[in-house]
Amino acid sequence: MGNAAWELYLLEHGLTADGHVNPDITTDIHRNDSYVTIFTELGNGKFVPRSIFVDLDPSPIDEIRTGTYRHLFHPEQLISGKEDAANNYARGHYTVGKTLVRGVVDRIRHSCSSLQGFMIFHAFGGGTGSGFGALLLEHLSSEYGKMSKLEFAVYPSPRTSTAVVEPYNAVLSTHSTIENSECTFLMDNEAVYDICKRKLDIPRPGYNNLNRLNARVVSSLTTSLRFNGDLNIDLNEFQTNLVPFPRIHYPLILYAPVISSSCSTYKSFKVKDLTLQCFEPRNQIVICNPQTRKYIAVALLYQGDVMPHNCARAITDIKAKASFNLVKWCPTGFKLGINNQKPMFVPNSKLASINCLVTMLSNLTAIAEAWSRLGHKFNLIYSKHAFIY
Ligand SMILES: Nc1nc2c(ncn2[C@@H]2O[C@H](COP(=O)(O)OP(=O)(O)OP(=O)(O)O)[C@@H](O)[C@H]2O)c(=O)[nH]1
Ligand SMILES: [Mg+2]
Repeated sequence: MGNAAWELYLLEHGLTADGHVNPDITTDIHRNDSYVTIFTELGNGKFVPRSIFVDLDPSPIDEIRTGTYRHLFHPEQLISGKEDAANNYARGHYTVGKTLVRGVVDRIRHSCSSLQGFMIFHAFGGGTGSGFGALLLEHLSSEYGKMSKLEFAVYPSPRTSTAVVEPYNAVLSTHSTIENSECTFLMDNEAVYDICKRKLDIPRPGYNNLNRLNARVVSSLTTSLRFNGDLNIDLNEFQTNLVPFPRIHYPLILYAPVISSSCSTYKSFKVKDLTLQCFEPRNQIVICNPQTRKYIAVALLYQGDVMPHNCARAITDIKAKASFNLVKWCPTGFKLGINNQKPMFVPNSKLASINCLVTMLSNLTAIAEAWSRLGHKFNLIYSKHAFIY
């Protein structure tokens, strides 16, 4: 997922795989100064991502050390242990993970300047992502207090993984992170898999496909942090607008349009149509049914070639719909973000290149269904005391 995200970021900021200005791309990284949120500029014309990769298992990090982006990262940004957590939350949190966490926290402290917050990417299903992820969040909370921590968590799906204990890990991880993360975006592998299959005509989507789509979604969420704009929303605003109570912090992501490169020329990209697509359950990144539920708060982030008055009109139309149920007690309601930076797409990938898109974040009561599903699976295996030591 990290590789897919940096692949896209480099393209958007006009950089090569080793972090130098790419003469073939017309984007000028210095055109605005917001790139410093994710890149540190070294004196020799090189840009280094402000990110750290950690795994208890050395092999995924070795893949980066020897892969396309091996010259992009400083070796100290890539941290790995000697053995993985073997799908076991306890190993990730207490035993194997404990040996690595201090080094990681030190590294984070050395890397931070002008700190606005953290984005943490991990999967709930494995032992490292769940156990070590929770441990790291605990440390960040105690060192940095209530500094914004946005979590992007891969929600387990039986279709893309084989470990039966994933519900254990996911539930344990959520319990210990609920107090330590200010806002968590779930990325349901099942939902992303379905979107890839249905909309991109990929018969059996692989992690590569899921990751590219996830990267596209994350990129559009972070555009306002990385590029200047008139109606930009920053990291803290996400949280202020979407999270009325600290623990109710699981906004649902919807992204539109997802269009396969083979049929992009036949589609319309009117702001109104894009906005309507945000209310179709099939475009959700987590499977749940919003129809019978209520919206607590909504943020619509438009990117590319859009006019503010069209966005405002689309929102008015949505509010007028009888099926749209916004709770009465939340004062923030709708938040609008617009950034005119043209969206970029990885060449020769299945996603078509288009000139505008929208990402909707909605704090929606229906997200509870995702937790009930996990809870149900947890109970099924726990009732048999399976894999309990
Ligand atoms: N979207 C996406 N999901 C992934 C990817 N790799 C693994 N997963 C999912 O993540 C979960 C497994 O987590 P991993 O990250 O592989 O495990 P880990 O955190 O390294 O934990 P251990 O290997 O047990 O130490 C499963 O639900 C997988 O389906 C990926 O590249 N993309
Ligand atoms: Mg692993």
